[in-house]
Amino acid sequence: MKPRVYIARDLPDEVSAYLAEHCEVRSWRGDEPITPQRLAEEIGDAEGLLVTGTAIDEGVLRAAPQLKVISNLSVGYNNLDLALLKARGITATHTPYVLDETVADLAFALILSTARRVAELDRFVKAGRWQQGQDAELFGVDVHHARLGIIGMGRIGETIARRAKLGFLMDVVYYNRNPKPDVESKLGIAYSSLDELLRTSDYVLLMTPLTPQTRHLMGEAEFALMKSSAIFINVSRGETVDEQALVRVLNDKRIYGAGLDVYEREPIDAAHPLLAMDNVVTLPHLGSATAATRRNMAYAAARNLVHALRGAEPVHIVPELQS
Ligand code: 8YV
Repeated sequence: MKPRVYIARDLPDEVSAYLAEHCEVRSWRGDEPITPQRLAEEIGDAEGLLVTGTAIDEGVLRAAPQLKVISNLSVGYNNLDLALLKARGITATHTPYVLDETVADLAFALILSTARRVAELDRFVKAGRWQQGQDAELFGVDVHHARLGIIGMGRIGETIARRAKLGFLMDVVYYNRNPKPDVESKLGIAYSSLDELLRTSDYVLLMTPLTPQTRHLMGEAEFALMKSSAIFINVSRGETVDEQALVRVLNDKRIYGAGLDVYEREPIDAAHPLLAMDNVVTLPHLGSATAATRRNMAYAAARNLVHALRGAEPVHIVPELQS
């Protein structure tokens, strides 16, 4: 008997075919991401669930008495209530490794666009305002040889640090819950306290998972420590930042600019003040979104689901649930 699974998001055809071979599949067909309420209505007797981003809360779990495995198609898993999963003995997996280099690419896209005002100048050229685009007021700031402060030194933080050192000759410091001396010596980067990192960095880049400890990690007090010439980049989770505080420091020109892929509420409201600021470059949460990487993530999530339901290896179980 094939295990029953519910697929709560769209997948490439080849990945759907792989799942259909190994599982009895039901899928969400809506155009919008599935809400927890709809998921609770849909999930029924599924033993496995493949999902991205949707909060797996008490309501969903109550509606899913047979559920044994949740495969999160993402590296972040802040949508999961780990305590509830533990209590129910449900396994959860995620998709680390496959997206590291792709997210690092996007981090640099944001660093460069914000520093050299790429998006803003693109709009000038396309509007036939070439000469205004030459205004010295719009000259950017250097990336090469500048100091990059990375908050969160996991796999992706490390990938970004390596690129920064090798590709842009940057001086890299990092802050992490646990210092990582092996990474320091491997990459030639230095551990710093959070305050010191904020005070001295030309670029402050947030690359930390969202947990109760990192929620609003960047608030008024933290932004106040940044140099007025510094740039803030977020490619992790929006809720790690107090967005109201970010709006205030940007409005008051207390920092140079920000490059953002993630927001406290997604999709961000079209009337949000951040979207009206020339010194802010915005993307719609696309860190891992190249065709190749999204396909690899989908495959990884599908394999995790099938293998975990069979009790087979290898499976990327989220660290907190590993025994
Ligand atoms: C999203 C991400 O999950 O992996 C993560 O944690 O933030 C992204 O890759 C992506 O939106 C998946 O569709």
